[in-house]
Amino acid sequence: MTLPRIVVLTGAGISAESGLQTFREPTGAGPALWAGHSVEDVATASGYRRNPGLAHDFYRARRAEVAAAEPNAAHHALGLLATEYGDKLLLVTQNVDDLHERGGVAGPQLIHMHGQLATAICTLCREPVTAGECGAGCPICFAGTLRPDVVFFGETPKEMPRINRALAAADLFIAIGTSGDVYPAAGFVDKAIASRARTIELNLHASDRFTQFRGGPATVTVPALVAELLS
Ligand code: BJW
Repeated sequence: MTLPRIVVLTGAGISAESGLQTFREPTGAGPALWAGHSVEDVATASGYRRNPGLAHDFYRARRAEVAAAEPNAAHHALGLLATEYGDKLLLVTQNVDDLHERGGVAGPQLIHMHGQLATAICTLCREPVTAGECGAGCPICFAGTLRPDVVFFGETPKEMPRINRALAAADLFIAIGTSGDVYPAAGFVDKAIASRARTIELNLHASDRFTQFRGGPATVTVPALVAELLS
């Protein structure tokens, strides 16, 4: 049997049941992530330049929350799917946590398009540095400063050419726990439809932009869909 080529896009909703807050709506995990923080201050390139210390504190606190969180049934189900599908599966996450890695998806099957908390990046040479302390000098070029390795508004998301190639070749596109408010990720469903892929949205609320919607918490809907794909 030939396996379909699958692109999965995940957003903050997949990690909500691991206790991590989403960005735009309060969940059982607590108030929305930016409550109390101005988006312009912590998530835009100009805001970062204006007040890097605020962003460093914000991302240091997020790193501590992620370290205390565990992958949930949805992350583990995608780990199983990745094992079975090999290079037929590309998982693109907008999340900066490492719960997909800890759920069993890593290496070339996983793209963190909005960066990750685990690394810092040099403002000058752009080299990622593991566990670098944000605000410190770059240990590679000795000229730049380390900043959070995340993609702020107005910056280019990571690995877009590879994501676009995968979308153009996809037979199935699945979006899990993302509001569809932030581009270019919000436009992936249209690219997949243009490539004649089947599109499935897993979320608490339907956006009506996909050919199929499955409502409910990710820890229920994702294992069920993965079981279907593996049967
Ligand atoms: C559950 C659940 C459960 C809850 N089970 N589900 C005007 C028009 C169009 C575009 C633009 C425009 N003006 C500017 C732009 C571009 C801009 C943009 O999109 N702005 C919008 C605000 C309009 N985009 C950019 O600037 C991007 N760069 C760019 O476009 O460069 C140009 C370029 C494009 C292509 C190629 C080359 C160049 C950069 C965007 C960077 C976003 N960065 C952030 C912060 C990252 C660091 C961090 O994490 O702190 O990324 S913002 C934030 O939003 C974060 C997220 O990854 C992203 C998406 O949020 P997500 O994941 O969808 O979370 P929520 O909270 O919105 O939704 C959660 C969902 O889960 C909800 O639907 C719930 O229902 C659901 N849910 N519990 C299942 N248990």
